[in-house]
Amino acid sequence: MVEKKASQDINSLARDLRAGSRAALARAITLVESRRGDHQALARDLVQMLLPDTGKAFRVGITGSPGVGKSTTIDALGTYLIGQGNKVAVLAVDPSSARSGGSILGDKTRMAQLSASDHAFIRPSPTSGTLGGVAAKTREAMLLCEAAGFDVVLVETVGIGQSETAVCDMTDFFLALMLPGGGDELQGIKKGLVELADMIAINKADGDNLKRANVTAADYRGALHILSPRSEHWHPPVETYSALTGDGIAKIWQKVLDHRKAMNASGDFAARRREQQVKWMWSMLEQRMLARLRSEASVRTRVKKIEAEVAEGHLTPALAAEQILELLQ
Ligand SMILES: Nc1nc2c(ncn2[C@@H]2O[C@H](COP(=O)(O)OP(=O)(O)OP(=O)(O)O)[C@@H](O)[C@H]2O)c(=O)[nH]1
Ligand SMILES: [Mg+2]
Repeated sequence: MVEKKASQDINSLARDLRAGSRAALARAITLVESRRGDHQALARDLVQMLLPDTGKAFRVGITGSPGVGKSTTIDALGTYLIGQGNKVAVLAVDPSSARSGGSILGDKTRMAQLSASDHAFIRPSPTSGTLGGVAAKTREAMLLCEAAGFDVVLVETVGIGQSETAVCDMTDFFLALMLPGGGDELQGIKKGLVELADMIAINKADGDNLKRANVTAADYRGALHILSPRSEHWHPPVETYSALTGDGIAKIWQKVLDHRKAMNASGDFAARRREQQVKWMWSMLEQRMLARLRSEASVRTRVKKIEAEVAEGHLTPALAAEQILELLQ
């Protein structure tokens, strides 16, 4: 009886969400983020049900160090895109966002225009757990946004290596924001960020910073020249812009469109999405296997015992792993 009611609820939730209800979208994401086993089962059904309505959005990841202007950029870019007739969703991956329930939320003042728009949907990062868990939930939230008719999904991340890779793995275009630098050391080169980026955009190219921004852009162009690009069909451009004045925002979006065109023509677009799907499957499987090891009481006790035997040197780690795997069957 309870089960029947739950599935009816899911059907009506899916219907409202498809019709573009932001309230339904918010509720669906809450379901996806829930840790309750019954909610997770419903969420899996819901996402599966909505799958045919997903996949059509521009998925754009945005990264950059604190203060580079991510929020201001998302506000300006999102508002520009809405002006072009799009519906824009903003999500985030920030595993450290236990603080004040997610950084984006605290940031809504920095996205004043966008958060006031009926054509925008802004959702802070899920706060729970590991990076893998947070990323998986954001990914599903992205699918839900697509099913609700959002044409562009912007996924923000803090400039920390692992979360950047996670966001890059769920988006079609990965945008790295940089500041006009002092010129000595290019941010992001060392930590491999530049290899992930489909474009580097130097923000705050306004006022006194304009000249420095141009020099920084030239430095990055030089540096990118040496690195081999991710796709032979796309050489990541380096642009300057100002999120504050809006100068260059249209140019940035044009690059996203150019990229899509080039990737579609070469087949790289479909290939990247296919790879992402498969990677996602493995990451989900990994998480669920670990979750099972931790949640089933009898398994947990056995694992504890095996762990102790390894610690005491009575059992090799290899044999222990074998025994734990057997527990999962
Ligand atoms: N001059 C100038 N200032 C900017 C520009 N974009 C952002 N700022 C300022 O830079 C500061 C940081 O901007 P945010 O958009 O909050 O930066 P963020 O990357 O979201 O920062 P975190 O959320 O803390 O990681 C704010 O004071 C903005 O007003 C710009 O294009 N030009
Ligand atoms: Mg911010």
